[in-house]
Amino acid sequence: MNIDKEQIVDNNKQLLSEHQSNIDFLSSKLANKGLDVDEIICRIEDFQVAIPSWALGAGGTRFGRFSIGGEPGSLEEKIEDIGVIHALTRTAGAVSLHIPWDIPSDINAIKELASLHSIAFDAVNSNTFQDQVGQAYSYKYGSLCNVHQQSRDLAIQHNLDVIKLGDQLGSKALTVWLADGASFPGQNNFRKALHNTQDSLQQIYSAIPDDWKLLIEYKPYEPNFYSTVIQDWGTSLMLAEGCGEKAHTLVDLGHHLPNTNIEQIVSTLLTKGRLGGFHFNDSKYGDDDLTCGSIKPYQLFLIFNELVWGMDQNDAGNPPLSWMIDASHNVKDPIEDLMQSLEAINMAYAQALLVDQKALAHAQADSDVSLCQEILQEAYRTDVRPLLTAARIKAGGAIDPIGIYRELGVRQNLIKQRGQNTVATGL
Ligand code: RM4
Ligand code: MN
Ligand code: MN
Repeated sequence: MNIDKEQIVDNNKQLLSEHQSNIDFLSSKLANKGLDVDEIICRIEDFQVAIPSWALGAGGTRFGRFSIGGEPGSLEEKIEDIGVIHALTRTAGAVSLHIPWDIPSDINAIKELASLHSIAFDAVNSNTFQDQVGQAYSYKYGSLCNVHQQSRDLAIQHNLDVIKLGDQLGSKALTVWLADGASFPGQNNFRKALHNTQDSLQQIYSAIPDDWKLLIEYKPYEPNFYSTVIQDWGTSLMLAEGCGEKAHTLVDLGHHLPNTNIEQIVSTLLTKGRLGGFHFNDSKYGDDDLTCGSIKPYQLFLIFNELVWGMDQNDAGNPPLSWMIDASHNVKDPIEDLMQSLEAINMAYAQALLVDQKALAHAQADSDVSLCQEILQEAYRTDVRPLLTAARIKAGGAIDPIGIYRELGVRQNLIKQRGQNTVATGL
């Protein structure tokens, strides 16, 4: 379903005067603090987050899956759904494909469709955590780490195929997430598994084009429950360094044990120039894939505070990051959920842009701990939503994306077009 620009403009009219008074109030408050409001709005407008091709359908758990109706049945329909999100929010100008869930049948046609919606192709994701029908050698006991060379070779070849496909689409990064590990003590020889993984990654790395990044995810557990080969950022960094300068660590917010200090990991990786990308979601227990900012918004702000400061300094020459939402939608309409995540991400980013870094550096130098906290919380406690709205209006988006999505009955229309029981590829 295409959303007409006129429909957005019309809907915005009813909300414009309230927005105007909100932004006037905030702008004068920020200007008094010496902040350049227009520049902040431009930076928010420029910030684009990719939507993964598997996020437009209902997510499932091992206990079941409940359809939401009108789910996209093809890659084309997925791109149309991202088109809706981008038209309303103007912050989701990219798609991240998961291969083989979403292999385009006609590369040129899919590129055309994506550009019609102003959507670029961000990182491509390989999948060696599931066997495909008729696969000659299994990944049941691991892919890049497997004790059998045939399974490793298959997984390496799959990654090379994904790079080739991504290259044709204009992607500039390959994301590798491995389920490899062991569910029981003694199942794997740790050193051999790590050695095989490094060796396989090096072979994949040798096919990474010069202007690409290889992004290596880590995760402490699941689907294996005793050990994961790339269990943490340190292992990922070590493997990335073992590949070469185009290899980087990717931080997925859900891939940490409870209470891990993720903002410190971000800072350390930026110090090394090895932070390659981000998968946004939120969690209370593990890899819960919940809506961004729904559980720990302050953590998200602290992470963005490190990102903004780190990327502004960038003394280690860290490349621009790949941003993606990596969430699951078990009970909510995925389009609404993704728009909520985008809003939360942008809020944390905007709040981080407000942090008085000079004052913070002085307070740190004076060991004035209370003042340090005051400075951070002053930014965090600012209601930055008018800045986000201003950025959306400037880019042609909606003042109230979810409101207009409901008013236009987008989901009902999708159900009419696609049916109640369509199932999207993905988890
Ligand atoms: C994993 C990981 C990957 C994602 C898969 C579907 O836990 O987060 O990034 O591609 O899930
Ligand atoms: Mn991820
Ligand atoms: Mn995950």
